[in-house]
Order: sequence, then C-alpha cells, then structure tokens
Amino acid sequence: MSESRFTPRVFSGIKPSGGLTLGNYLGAIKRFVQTQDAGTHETIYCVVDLHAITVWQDPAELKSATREVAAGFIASGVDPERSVLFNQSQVSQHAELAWIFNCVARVGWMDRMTQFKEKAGKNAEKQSLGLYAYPSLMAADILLYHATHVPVGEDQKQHVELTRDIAAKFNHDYKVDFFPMAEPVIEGPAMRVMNLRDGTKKMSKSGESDMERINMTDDADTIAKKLQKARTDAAPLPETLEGLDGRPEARNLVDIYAALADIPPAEVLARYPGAGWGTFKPALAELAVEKLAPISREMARLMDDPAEIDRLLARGAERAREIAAPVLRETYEIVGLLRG
Ligand code: AQP
Repeated sequence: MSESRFTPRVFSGIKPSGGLTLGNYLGAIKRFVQTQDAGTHETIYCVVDLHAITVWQDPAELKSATREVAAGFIASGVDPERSVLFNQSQVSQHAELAWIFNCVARVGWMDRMTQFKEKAGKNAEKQSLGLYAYPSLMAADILLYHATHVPVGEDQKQHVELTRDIAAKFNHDYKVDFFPMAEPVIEGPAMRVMNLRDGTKKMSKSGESDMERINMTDDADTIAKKLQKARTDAAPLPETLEGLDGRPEARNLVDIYAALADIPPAEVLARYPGAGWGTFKPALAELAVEKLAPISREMARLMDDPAEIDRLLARGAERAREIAAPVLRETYEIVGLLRG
C-alpha cells in the first residue's frame, strides 16, 4: 500500500485525568510544539476527555482538568491557529468510529495490552469496559484524521501498533486502501520520565503521592523540594552513560536534565563529571524552574479566563469536524451502513 497518498499529518492527545506532569510535557507537549513549528506536517492535538472517563472522574474536576490541559498546550506553544486544538467529546465522530473499530479489533488483541494490565492490576473484573476497549477509541482518534504520525511517550507505543493492526484488518476485510499505517514517533531522552520516588515506575498524573511527580503548575519552591527529596542511590554521577546502568533513579534525573536542556544525556555527564547529588539536584531544580515557570505563569493567566479556553476549543472542534466528517461518512459507506 502506498502511504504517500496521505497528507503528512500528526495526531496526538492527552487525557484530562488530572493536572499535567513533567512526563506529559517532556514526553508529549514539548514535542507537539516542535512538530508544529517545523511546519512539515498538519498538526492536530486533542484533550482526550472520553479516555479520561474510563476511570471515575468527578464531573466538575473533569471540566477544570480539560481546560487545564488545553491551557498547558497553549502555554507551551501550541498555537490554536496553526494547529487544530480541541477536546475529543465535541467531535462525536471519535466515538462513532470507535464503535466500528470495536467490531474490527479482536478480544485477543486487547488482552495483550500491557497498559490495561498495569492499570487494572488484580482487579480486572471490576474495571470499566471502556478501559478495556480504550485502544480501540485511540485508534479511532488517530485514523479519523488519516494521521500518518503519532508522537507519544514510550508507554503508548503498543497502542499505536494496535492502531496499525486495526487499520490493516479494516483495509483487508473490506478490500480497500483507506486507512494509513500511522507511525509512532518516539524520540529523545525523556520518552519515559520516571516517578521521583521509584525509578522503576512511570511518572503519572494519577500516581498516589504528589511527591512522586512534578506538576506543570508547581511553583519554584515545590519543584526544588520535590527534586531535593527525589530518591537516588548514594553514588555520584558517573563519567559515562554505562555507569548509569542499573541506577534507574539516577538515569531518570540525568534524562530529565537532558530533555529540559535539549542536550544528549552524555553531555549532562560531561557538564557534571563525578558530581554528587548535593550539586546536581539544585542545578536540575534551577533548570526545571527556568523552563517551567514561564509556562505555569501563562497557564495561570489562561485559566483565569475559562470562557476564552472554551471558545478556542469549540473553534478547534469545528475545524476537526471538517476533516473527520468526510472520513467517517466514507467509512460508513465502505462498511455498508445506510446514510440518508
Ligand atoms: N512519564 C511519562 N514520560 C513520558 N511521556 C509520558 N506521557 C505520559 N506520562 C509520561 C505521555 O503523555 C501523553 C499523554 O498521556 P495521557 O495523559 O493520555 O495518558 P498516560 O500515558 O496514561 O498519562 P498519565 O500521566 O500516566 O495519566 P494517568 O495517571 O491518568 O493514567 C502520551 O503521549 C504519553 O505517552
């Protein structure tokens, strides 16, 4: 199948399941802005609120988190004119295409999804059906726009691969060349920012303790305190990257520094050869505050005018529907669903 007939187009999203973390920023938003600014692809960015409700969300908090994620996008540099920026539930075609994909994807495919296993833990039977079917909705999010590239953190790679499986099965079953093979784009030193208290776990919005993550809205003192208390081993920084093997917490802090400073991790070690944590942690805190403070200030300013955020999202949704509606219409036609 020739992929060149598809317009180079990026789609990615973030769940408003809480406030944004440094993981979301480095693994997703910062790269969304770089892609938009490079100008080589159309860029579509979405606050995926339908994904958020796969686990319980307080309705008032969900609205506020949706605006906060939108504010985080804009404050970081996503331009609602140059990119299409909206919240998923305003474009009903996402849910409609997801249903069709529920009928294409196989139960065995969902059973292999590690994120469901991690999130459900021992309580899989008690999880919502939505959490189990989440990857099918994510495939719809991407394929509704015929997106060719999907920038994500490492944790979402398997879901983008499943999106390709769904596209391939749909094309095969209906004997069409309709959905593109979207590629995950996973590059840079911070594709998996780890929890500050346990370097083997991912930093998450919904993690139990606030001390395990840096929130985009944290003030300078809080950022410094969290990094100061971040768990590490006792050894100083090594001179080469191999010296970080088996030291997940140390590796994480070096990777965060590298991603914030836009330099390779080896260069961080070259800047701080053999440094102890008493030197490196304050330097990292200073850098994090320097990069994050302007964004959190701008987020606060935007959050002061929720009506303006709502207006921007509604306008973005209108633009998204212009792309999505013809794709869904053609999908219905291919599947044989009558439309008046
Ligand atoms: N720790 C992370 N490191 C790198 N990238 C990350 N992303 C999330 N956490 C990290 C990337 O951010 C994008 C949006 O993710 P999401 O909010 O839709 O879902 P998630 O990965 O489940 O995020 P959280 O923070 O862990 O949310 P909760 O706690 O609610 O489940 C994705 O591109 C993701 O890779």
